[in-house]
Amino acid sequence: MKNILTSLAVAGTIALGSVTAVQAEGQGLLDTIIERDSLLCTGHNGSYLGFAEVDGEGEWQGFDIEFCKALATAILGSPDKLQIIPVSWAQRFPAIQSGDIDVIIKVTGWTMTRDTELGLQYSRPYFIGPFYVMSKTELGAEGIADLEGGVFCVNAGTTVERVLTDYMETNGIEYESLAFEKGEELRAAFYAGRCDAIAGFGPFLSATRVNAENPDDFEILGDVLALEPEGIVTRQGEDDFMDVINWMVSALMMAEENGITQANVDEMKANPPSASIERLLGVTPGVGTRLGLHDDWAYNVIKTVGNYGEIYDRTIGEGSRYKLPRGLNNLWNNGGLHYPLVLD
Ligand SMILES: N[C@@H](CCC(=O)N[C@@H](CS)C(=O)NCC(=O)O)C(=O)O
Repeated sequence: MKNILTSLAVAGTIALGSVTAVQAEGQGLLDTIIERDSLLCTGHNGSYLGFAEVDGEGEWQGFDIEFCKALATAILGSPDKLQIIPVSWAQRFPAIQSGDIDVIIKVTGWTMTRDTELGLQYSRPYFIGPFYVMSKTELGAEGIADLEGGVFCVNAGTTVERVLTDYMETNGIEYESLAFEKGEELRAAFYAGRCDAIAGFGPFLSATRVNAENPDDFEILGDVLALEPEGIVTRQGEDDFMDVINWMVSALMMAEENGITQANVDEMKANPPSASIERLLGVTPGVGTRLGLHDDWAYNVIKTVGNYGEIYDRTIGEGSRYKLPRGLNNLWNNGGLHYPLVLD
């Protein structure tokens, strides 16, 4: 999936105009994507460890990137029909509103302001994560209150700015905040001692710690600033497209719930163990036609990226260098908060 935008990711710029097929008046976004034969999905302005990273070969990898691939496969039959547009946290909303991207898959918190005032439409949560504070072990802090009067580094244009403010106000803790546009700048400032702590998304802080030369130099404090459900986002009113997104997320979870994997999906399709799996894999019609897609879309997605658990393990879980526990991102029958919708 090498294209001009991959190299732009490294430069940290956003490529517009040249790749944007204009959505005709009255045409739904799903039809525009099918006509363009390409999905425009978010990347990051640098590397967002575990979720959207550019590897040594200049290829995008990560949990969010796998969901972009799954969506491109569901709609267009191939993960190669995908263009990753690198945007900063703050750029993701203007980029979706102007039509420069089709979808935001970038651990984007579902908040009321974004959902209503920004004219966005959210999917059901596909990931859930807490915000924490990471500090230097040498400071000996046992909780956030021990960092009273300290400097906290945060990323501009993210929910963490508000979450930190709310937490500190509620708990009467004085602090100073320093905001950065890019994750690399934030990390550099922290390592250089410009801030006493980073307030951030738990999985990102864990990945940053794992990535550090000496992880024991850093400690993630136990206090939870807030818990945030992350959704996939498009423009308000793109209902057909949002149906596809929601059923794509559900199909990945349903596959995991039923033990359908990238390796055994062909076998499952040849000998479906239940009527609902017949429906999911398009053996009996409906799963595609009702969404304006082919009936084998879910089969193609599982064959391409695997089920939800396989994506998690490969990018941020046990099979990755980050080894983040599934925790709340387990399915309901494993103590987590995720569940598939009913495929009748
Ligand atoms: N869920 C957040 C985005 C995630 C987030 O806040 N990430 C920041 C918090 S520190 C981060 O990890 N930044 C590091 C980076 O961009 O590399 C939102 O929707 O605004």
